[in-house]
Amino acid sequence: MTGERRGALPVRQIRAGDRRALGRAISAIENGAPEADALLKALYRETGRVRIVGFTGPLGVGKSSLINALVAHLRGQGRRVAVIAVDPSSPFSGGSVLGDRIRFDRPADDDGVFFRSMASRGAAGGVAAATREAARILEVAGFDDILVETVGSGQVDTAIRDIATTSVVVLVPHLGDEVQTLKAGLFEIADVFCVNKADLPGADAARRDLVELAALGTERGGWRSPVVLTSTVEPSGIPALWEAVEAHEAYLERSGRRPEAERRRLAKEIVGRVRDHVDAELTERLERDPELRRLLDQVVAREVDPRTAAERLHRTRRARG
Ligand SMILES: Nc1nc2c(ncn2[C@@H]2O[C@H](COP(=O)(O)OP(=O)(O)OP(=O)(O)O)[C@@H](O)[C@H]2O)c(=O)[nH]1
Ligand SMILES: [Mg+2]
Repeated sequence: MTGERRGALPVRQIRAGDRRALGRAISAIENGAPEADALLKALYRETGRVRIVGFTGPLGVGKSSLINALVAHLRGQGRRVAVIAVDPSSPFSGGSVLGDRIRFDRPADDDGVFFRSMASRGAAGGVAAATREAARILEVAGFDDILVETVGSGQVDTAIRDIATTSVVVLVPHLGDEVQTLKAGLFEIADVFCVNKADLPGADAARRDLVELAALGTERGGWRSPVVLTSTVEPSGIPALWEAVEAHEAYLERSGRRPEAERRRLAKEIVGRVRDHVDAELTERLERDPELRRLLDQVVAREVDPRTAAERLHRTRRARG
């Protein structure tokens, strides 16, 4: 394309939904590559209207299977759907530990569907920021709905709140103890509860438990998180699950809560990004700046304690900034 620098990401192809261009743009975000910067800054104003529906829940409850079923349901309605699966990355090995667990059926020739898994390693501002930026790219590319699967080390992943406009917590029958220990946390996170594997015994009891739990949450400004039973093997409950998502999105509109929720997410995104910059800058200075290296030497020699050193570091940073 004329007028574009080598290495720059082609906005026109992204708008046209070109898969290679989308893949490159998301990789650039994932790797913290500089090309992503100009692109995201240029496109930001066009974004913010898309639904981002997050799915979280313990390992193996059927999040990927549900997303698969929802994609088919939404394609049946003619909607264009993008899916982002967020892989947890080990901070020790840097490797994606569950990358091979993602099992999506990819309709090879359907350009109304886009699947992508993202590793959080190296992405500036953390996984939530990277996922939201990828979602912006996909929104500009014309996708109507963005479904995000997150896996938090066997638990319900709270980061979903910083990503999604609607968060679905997926559980299965007989998660008794787990649900008990998660109770308060679950309620904070779930806009919709889904009891998947409802073909297994105990689904009704699980539903009753969760309805009771949801009823405790009247302070949640007029929204009571519904509990939907689904099965991806029978299958059943998939349209009802999507209706619950749409009901929550409609509630956000009607109650005027959407801007407030978006504001909270954006504030976190900005703070996360600044934290990254500060972190990188200070870590480097501690290594290179002779004065700060002396300070670190003193801490190592037990002449200065880490709290005092942190205060000094913070002060010198403010003085310079
Ligand atoms: N009985 C039953 N099994 C299901 C259902 N949905 C999914 N499964 C099975 O549960 C297993 C896990 O399904 P996934 O969709 O990979 O679950 P997940 O939550 O995405 O798993 P992770 O991403 O690894 O946490 C698979 O063997 C599925 O076939 C269901 O509705 N009923
Ligand atoms: Mg999965």
